[in-house]
Amino acid sequence: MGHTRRFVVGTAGHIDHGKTALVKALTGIDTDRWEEEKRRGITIDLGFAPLPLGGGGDGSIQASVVDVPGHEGFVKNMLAGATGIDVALLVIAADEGVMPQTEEHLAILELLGVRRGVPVLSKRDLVDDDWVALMRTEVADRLKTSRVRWDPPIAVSALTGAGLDELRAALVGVAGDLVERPEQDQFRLPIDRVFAVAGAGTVVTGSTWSGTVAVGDSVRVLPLNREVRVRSIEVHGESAERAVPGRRTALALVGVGKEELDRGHVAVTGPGWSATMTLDVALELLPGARKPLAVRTRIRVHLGTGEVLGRVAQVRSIAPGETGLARLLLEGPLVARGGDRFVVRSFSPVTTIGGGVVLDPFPPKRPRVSERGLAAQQAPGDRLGRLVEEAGLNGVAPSDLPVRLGILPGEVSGVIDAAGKGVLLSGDVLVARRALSAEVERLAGLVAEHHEAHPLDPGMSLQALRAAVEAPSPVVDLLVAHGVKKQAFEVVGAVARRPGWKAMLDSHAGGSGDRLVRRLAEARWQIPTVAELQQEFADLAVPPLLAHLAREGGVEQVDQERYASKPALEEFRRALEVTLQELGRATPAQLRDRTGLTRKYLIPLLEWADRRGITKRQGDARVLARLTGAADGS
Ligand SMILES: Nc1nc2c(ncn2[C@@H]2O[C@H](COP(=O)(O)OP(=O)(O)OP(=O)(O)O)[C@@H](O)[C@H]2O)c(=O)[nH]1
Ligand SMILES: [Mg+2]
Repeated sequence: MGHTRRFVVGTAGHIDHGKTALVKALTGIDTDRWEEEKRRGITIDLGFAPLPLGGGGDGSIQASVVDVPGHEGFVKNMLAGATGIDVALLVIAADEGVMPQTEEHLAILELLGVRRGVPVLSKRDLVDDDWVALMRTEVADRLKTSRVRWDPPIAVSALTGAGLDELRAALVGVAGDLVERPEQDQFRLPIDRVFAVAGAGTVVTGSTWSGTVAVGDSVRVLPLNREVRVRSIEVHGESAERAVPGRRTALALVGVGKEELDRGHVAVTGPGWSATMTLDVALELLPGARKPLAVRTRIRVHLGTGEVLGRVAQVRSIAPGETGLARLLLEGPLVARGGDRFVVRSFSPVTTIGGGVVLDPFPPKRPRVSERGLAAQQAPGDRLGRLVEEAGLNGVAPSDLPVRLGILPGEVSGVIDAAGKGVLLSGDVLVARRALSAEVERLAGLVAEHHEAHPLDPGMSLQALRAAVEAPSPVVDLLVAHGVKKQAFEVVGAVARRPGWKAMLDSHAGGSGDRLVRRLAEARWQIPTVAELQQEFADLAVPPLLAHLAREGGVEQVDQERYASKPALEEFRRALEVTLQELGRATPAQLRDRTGLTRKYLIPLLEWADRRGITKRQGDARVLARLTGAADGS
């Protein structure tokens, strides 16, 4: 099956060792296009060219080359180019051999995790065969222990063209062996150049790291965090329908100005992306670093095409040559994904001192990085287990996992499975079983407290129970379901209650309500106080029982201390109305005579009648509040 292989080749090596001349010999393009570069005869910024390699056996090969500067003052530009490459060409002048930036660039390639490379002995024409043989051995020796898998060195001359075919053949060989950047992934283009083109608007370029995007699609630019439309796409100057990984890409964007974007910004698609100011990382200090890395050390962090200043925090001092966990506090935003590689340079003097891998681009404030159980070599399922545990009831959204864990969208469900039984999926949230159980226990406690305080209630309102939880509503759903399943409580209609719990009236207190109602009916207008009733009915919880009966309508509260039978109150009201219609006004003494009640019983009833709007006071007498006899008092 014909299969197109796409990859980005990047140069690396000391200043003046012939990188740009080699790119020109391979591609025909002089990538040193700036006036200053021409005048000084050095590369300052990145150069780009398509690299024709011909067919690759069973399919075609599309390679791009990024040319970087070797000058020690422009390593930051080199980093922005090296970050997106698949294959390195380490260019070493045959007449000079390994030099300081050869070493620094090599370290950077290793820190960035570049997998494959071809060492190139340039300026072959300047040295004799014996010397070349010597250099081959020396370079091969130096690279033997490298983390990059290097081909044997190839001697070339940009001047005579010697060795170029051999180099092309080597690249074709490497191409067949590369781990391809996935298309079935979220699109990500770290931007290395921004410019305006008349008619096209704002154009950004970079090496597409992952995923694809088509003309007419939207991408989100970060840290600006704006959704913009892709008006057109170019790959090495030729218009294309889609941007694909492993290729130099130019996107013309609608809806964003040139001055709003910069190198280091990123164009992405899909969920989970966000600029971050904090990274939890595994950090490696190069053996050549001068000082250990300690808390508060100020550093420059290079990730993607971005560079920001930051400080190391939460670190147990990392000695040169060692690796440790650290939290990086950044002074500006970076766009990072789990598993991303980065390079660290010292603040001053500016040298490459180390690098590492992002373990979590969005670490929580607590716990500290050393207590999070994160590690560079960690199965995504295990890491997910940790993140979910930390998130508590807030949970973790599965759609955020590709970015946070650095996995493919298609791998998400497998990773969730791998996280094991400690992680539960509810709607769109992953929650730790442990957090759920603890919360269910707390809720069962709330239900129990409610029963205690309101023994006559059928239970706690489900709405109130749900409101007691601080979590997204799918998690609350899960909690309620979990609580019911674990029989921590049961849900009946709109009420949650202890399983099997019965409101006092319906169960052991059966008939106690009736006893009170009967007692109050017999008392009629000679209303006993709640305290008196409680003494009388020592076996009952009289106050809640009366409150319950009042809700049911059998009794009515007269004042703070009294409840009366409802029919008795109705009778009293009618008697009062009849009397006052007849007399017009009546003093308590007159009413005492009419009703046969002592002051002790009469006064609370009269005050009740005033409050109910049946009567009102006039001096020391009462009159009907409404003069029509039709007042019904309700
Ligand atoms: N004789 C000879 N000279 C070469 C060869 N390749 C490059 N040069 C010369 O070496 C000098 C530097 O070459 P460049 O290609 O600019 O070097 P570079 O590595 O790109 O330099 P920087 O980008 O500044 O790091 C130039 O004067 C080239 O003409 C070669 O194969 N043979
Ligand atoms: Mg150059």
